[in-house]
Amino acid sequence: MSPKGESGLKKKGCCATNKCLIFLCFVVSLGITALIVVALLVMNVRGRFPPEQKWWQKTIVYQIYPRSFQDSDGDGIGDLNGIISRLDYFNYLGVDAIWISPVYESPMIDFGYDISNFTKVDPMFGSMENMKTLIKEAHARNLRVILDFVPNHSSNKHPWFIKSELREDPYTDYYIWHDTAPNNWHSVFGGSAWGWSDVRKQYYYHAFLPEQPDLNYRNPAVREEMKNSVDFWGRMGIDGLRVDAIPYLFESTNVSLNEPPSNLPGFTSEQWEYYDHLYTANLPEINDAIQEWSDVLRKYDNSDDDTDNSKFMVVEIYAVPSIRNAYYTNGADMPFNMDLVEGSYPSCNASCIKKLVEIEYNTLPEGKWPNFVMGNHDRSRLTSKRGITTSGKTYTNVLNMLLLTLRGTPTCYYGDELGMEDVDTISFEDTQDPYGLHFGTSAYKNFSRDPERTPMQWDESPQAGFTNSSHPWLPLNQNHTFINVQYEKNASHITPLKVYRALAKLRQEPAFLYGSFDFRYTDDNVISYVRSASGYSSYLVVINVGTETGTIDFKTPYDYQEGTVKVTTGNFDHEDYALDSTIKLDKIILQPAEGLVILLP
Ligand SMILES: *[C@@H]1O[C@H](CO)[C@@H](O)[C@H](O)[C@H]1NC(C)=O
Ligand SMILES: *[C@@H]1O[C@H](CO)[C@@H](O)[C@H](O)[C@H]1NC(C)=O
Ligand SMILES: *[C@@H]1O[C@H](CO)[C@@H](O)[C@H](O)[C@H]1NC(C)=O
Ligand SMILES: *[C@@H]1O[C@H](CO)[C@@H](O)[C@H](O)[C@H]1NC(C)=O
Ligand SMILES: *[C@@H]1O[C@H](CO)[C@@H](O)[C@H](O)[C@H]1NC(C)=O
Ligand SMILES: *[C@@H]1O[C@H](CO)[C@@H](O)[C@H](O)[C@H]1NC(C)=O
Ligand SMILES: *[C@@H]1O[C@H](CO)[C@@H](O)[C@H](O)[C@H]1NC(C)=O
Ligand SMILES: CC(=O)N[C@H]1CO[C@H](CO)[C@@H](O)[C@@H]1O
Repeated sequence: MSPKGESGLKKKGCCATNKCLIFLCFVVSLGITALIVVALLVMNVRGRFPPEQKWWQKTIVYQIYPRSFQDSDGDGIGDLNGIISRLDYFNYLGVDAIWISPVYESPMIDFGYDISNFTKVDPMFGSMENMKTLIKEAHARNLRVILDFVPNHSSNKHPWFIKSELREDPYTDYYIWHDTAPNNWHSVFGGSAWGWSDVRKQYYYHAFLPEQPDLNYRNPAVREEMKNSVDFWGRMGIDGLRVDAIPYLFESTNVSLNEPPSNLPGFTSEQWEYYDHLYTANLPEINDAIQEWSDVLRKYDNSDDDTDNSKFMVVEIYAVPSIRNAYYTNGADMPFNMDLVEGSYPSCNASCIKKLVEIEYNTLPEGKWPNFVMGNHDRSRLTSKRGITTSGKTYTNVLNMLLLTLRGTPTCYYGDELGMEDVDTISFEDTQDPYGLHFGTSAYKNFSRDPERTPMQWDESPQAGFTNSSHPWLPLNQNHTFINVQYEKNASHITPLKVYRALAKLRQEPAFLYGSFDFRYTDDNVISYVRSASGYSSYLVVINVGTETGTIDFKTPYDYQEGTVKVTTGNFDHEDYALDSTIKLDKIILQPAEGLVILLP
């Protein structure tokens, strides 16, 4: 049925029959023309209104921990071909960018964060050919590929370090060497940051493990080497870089400066947290290095067709806004905002979460884009962090609802879309994470990051579809039988995966992409806010992240009468707020872990 054709016919008939109707017809035609003009104007205004957004402002960034995502060769460890075989999943999920944790050649002392060649794929993960295929196949699915860049150190097995130990030029000063351990600087993993080289008979600085000597960024040759690595990956066609552990790139050149105590409670002088890192973190020189990498990467921005091919750079940092926001000025598109990583623990109630969100919006430098991260390979999974309600519900759906409806780019950790949980039953003998092992049998559990790194749960089969080996590198959660992609996709009830997908789809609407963000009623249990973009649908988000029933009263100062439920956490014990039902908005009552996204009239 074509309304345009119909009105055209009517017009013709009317004008032909009666002369005295001609004038009327003329008026009607004029009216229609005017309407069309107005419509075109409105469309044009709308067309220009959306701020021009880069692809990385519009997508969810999905973090893949490659050891754990998909094994293709049966060795119990994930690999690039495994990831390639799962690329369709991201189209299904509604995710347009994947960030892959390091897959470079590495002795795997810290699972790839100890790199022995910055431009080579570790055989454990596959080959450079596999990487090329991955990038090509991802692009064929409109999926962007972001790689990890780990400049804070190399492996001690890197040829540079081996030659540096032998004082072979030009590598002699590629690392930071001293005759003595000159000060109290500590490693992030605990203990002195100064390691002894028996070969060179000198101490070298390592911010992390002894097997991870820090590169000397005051040596121009090192700067050049790292720029070349960025250039290499730019040429390979990657879409962005996530720069690891950025604060630790530089240390003071005055090694007689001892770091003062931080006075943080609960730490011994053997621990990194015991010190205030005045001389080993966030030194201003970092900015120049980031700018250099950014300049190299952006040589590969090419917008010779209609697609946005701009490169993306995000830097990893855990810090208060005054420190992290400084990283917006040096060529990075954004520093990760990790506030909600901590904010997803129960110690942060709804008012606290509100405060963290406001901080991000209120401290953001002019013209910059906000972002939120809730989980990653270094922290407990979001489903495990917040625990369960007294009636046994998890907070997975409300937390994902929050993350995916905020203004800004969300970064999600693999499996959090399913409600995967930490596996905290891993014995000391089975523990893989060096950080955990470092603390011995009595305390390893407090530090091991294995629980949140277990294999992706694809289906209910014994190894969850992750591997054909009977020995995956870390054990699976027993409850993968009902927390898995296949089950959650197929179930007749609402599952975390379905909620996530619905939210990912909704995020593509202007209200969520770039619309305004306004907090409404909030207390210690419930949060509510409205997202709206002029000329488009507005939405109200209401969630209960607390432990008590929350009543959201919108009568004052907010007076929408009713709205339609567009996404629900699906865990209500009544039907009043069922999907697509129209509900009254004067008062919404939510039990803990319940949440809704409501379309406003
Ligand atoms: C596991 O083995 C089956 C049968 O040999 C094969 O079809 C499948 O592709 C393998 N899957 C993985 C993940 O290795
Ligand atoms: C890294 O690996 C590539 C490919 O095998 C090789 O060409 C290059 O020389 C290696 N780099 C270093 C510093 O050893
Ligand atoms: C290095 O720090 C020490 C201790 O504060 C100070 O005495 C010395 O003057 C500093 N050296 C330089 C070159 O700044
Ligand atoms: C909730 O968090 C806020 C802000 O952090 C705090 O002031 C308040 O005391 C907390 N409420 C409860 C009940 O713990
Ligand atoms: C480990 O965690 C437990 C429980 O949270 C705590 O009681 C204990 O003191 C911690 N041990 C260390 C060595 O931090
Ligand atoms: C999943 O299994 C863990 C034990 O590994 C258990 O603590 C947890 O309650 C289970 N989750 C659900 C939703 O049943
Ligand atoms: C999908 O769900 C239906 C019923 O809800 C069940 O009969 C069927 O076996 C399920 N299929 C898979 C592949 O899980
Ligand atoms: C912040 C941080 O620790 N980032 C990474 C830097 O490198 C270490 C050691 O390899 C990694 O474990 C960290 O994840």
